[in-house]
Amino acid sequence: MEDKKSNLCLSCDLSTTSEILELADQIGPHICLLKLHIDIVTDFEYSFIEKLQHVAEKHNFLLFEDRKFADIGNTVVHQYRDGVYKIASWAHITNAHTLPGESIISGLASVGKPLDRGLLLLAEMSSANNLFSAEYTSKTVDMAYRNSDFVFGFIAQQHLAHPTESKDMIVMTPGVNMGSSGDSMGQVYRTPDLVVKEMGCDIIIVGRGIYGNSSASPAQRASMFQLAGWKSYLDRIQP
Ligand code: S5P
Repeated sequence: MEDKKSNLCLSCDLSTTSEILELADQIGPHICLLKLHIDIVTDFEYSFIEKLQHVAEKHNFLLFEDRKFADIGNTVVHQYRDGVYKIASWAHITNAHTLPGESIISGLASVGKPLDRGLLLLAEMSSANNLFSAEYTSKTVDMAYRNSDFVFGFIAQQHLAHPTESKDMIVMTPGVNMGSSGDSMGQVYRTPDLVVKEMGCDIIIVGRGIYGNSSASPAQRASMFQLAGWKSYLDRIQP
């Protein structure tokens, strides 16, 4: 983030490997992180991962698989390590729901920690009328701090502090756009300024705001989000 002056994560929800590689290369200079849903890729082959890693190294960004694990410990071990995608072998970061209880974290940690991976917990979501309650969020924060050798932050809509721990965790925030308040399927958008400066989030996760319909190119849009996100971040930490 510091090297690139960017707190922008691209949510690259495209369905072919060529589209993903092309967009990643175009907007690579503007992002610190690229988030994928690898299971929506229609022509996946493991060689794609090597190509993506090459682009990530060229532009100095990390890879985040938005897998939202939500099963018992033993099952998530296999989902994270095995199968077609072998997520743990390439995704620096992944995320999990805490609904199944803390054993989901120990299951994922048994695979991810030896590989130096990190986990985000879903503490809140951007979608309208979701079922996340204040109690669920605060229990998720507790779980994160109890497992801070592997969990380093949250997917959330605001800064989340622990009542007694002074160390901070990172907050990555989806549902960010400029000039749109949502989509027809429940997504709710807020601006970079609102989420970073007012709500205390650290990283903005932007998908269709960058590659959706617009007269500007994805690189121009990404540059706009990079500048807006970073300015809001500096405004907050150095008022
Ligand atoms: O609360 C959430 C959590 C996530 S990870 N709301 C979200 O929208 N997401 C993800 O962020 C979602 O799965 C999608 O990949 C991305 C938002 O995409 P956009 O096109 O609406 O910016």
